[in-house]
Amino acid sequence: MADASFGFSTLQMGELAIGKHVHYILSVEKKKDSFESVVMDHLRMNGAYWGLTTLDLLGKLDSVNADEVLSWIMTCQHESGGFSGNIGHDPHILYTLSAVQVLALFNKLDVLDIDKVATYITGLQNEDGSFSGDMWGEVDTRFSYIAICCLSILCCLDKINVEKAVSYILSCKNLDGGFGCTPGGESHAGQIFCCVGALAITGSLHHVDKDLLGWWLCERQVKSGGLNGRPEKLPDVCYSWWVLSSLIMIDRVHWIDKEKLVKFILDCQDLENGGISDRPDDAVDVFHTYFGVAGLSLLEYPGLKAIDPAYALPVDVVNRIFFG
Ligand code: GRG
Ligand code: ZN
Repeated sequence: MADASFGFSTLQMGELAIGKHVHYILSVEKKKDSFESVVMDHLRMNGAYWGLTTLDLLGKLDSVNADEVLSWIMTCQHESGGFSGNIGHDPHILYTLSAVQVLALFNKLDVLDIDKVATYITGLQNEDGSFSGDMWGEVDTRFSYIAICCLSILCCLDKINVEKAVSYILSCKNLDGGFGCTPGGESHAGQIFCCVGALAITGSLHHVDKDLLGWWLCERQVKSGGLNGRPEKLPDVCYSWWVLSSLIMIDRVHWIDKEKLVKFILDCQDLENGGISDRPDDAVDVFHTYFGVAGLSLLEYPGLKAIDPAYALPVDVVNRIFFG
């Protein structure tokens, strides 16, 4: 049946191999000695978020044992309140957001000592409003987004100086309309997602020149239909998330060719063993499988749950957090 919103027929275009991708995600977790599992060991908390959110978007979150996941997550929490990428590693704000997001997926935020997590994040805000990623001090707009997203999910945004956080993000805005990782840093689609997401969550999108930024973002679409992260770079499935979510948040998603982007993402599937890669015929991984499926969800591909472009969680999960 033709999809009413874009007029494409999934039969003409090839289809999303849902069953294969579910099998791929579940198998990465089981094969502890595989290349992917070994390279992911130190950031397993991020991997859990990518894999489990993919399963939820595909309607298959119930195929994992929630209690096992929850007890592993809680073993990764430190005295400071922050979470690490795996057991015995150091805590970092990157893994803290993933831990909170996974607990939200399972409707288990109540196992958290919310004040403790919020205190960890609040302690990472600097005098100029920016955020460090951990006790070692690296500053990046990624960490501003993470702090704001995480505290918003925990209903604790009032514990930081939001005004200063927003003004630091705005100090990373460039003349081309995009955002970088620190003031003066080159515009990059990943950082743009972080800055636009943080501004969306704090109700500050009026600071963005939507036409200027929308133009920069829609210029990321290349001939194959895929999106790149900066001018002159190769397209990559993960930018289907970073670019598209940003375009949706500023209301300019109609400026790209959605049908061609759907085709690019579907062309990156491993139809034999499941999983999605960065570009056609490359090796698949959980990161690109997640952002491919999440991108298709933003494109309203049939059979997928809707995902929220600012919180990067299924819309039903976000609604449950804020409206019960
Ligand atoms: C909850 C979705 C979500 C994210 C959490 C960690 C984070 C917040 C955001 C990361 C944003 C970011 C910087 C993404 C870009 C990742 C990426 C593909 C980097 C590669 O950059 P280059 O310059 O590659 O090495 P290109 O594509 O430019 O060749
Ligand atoms: Zn990528």
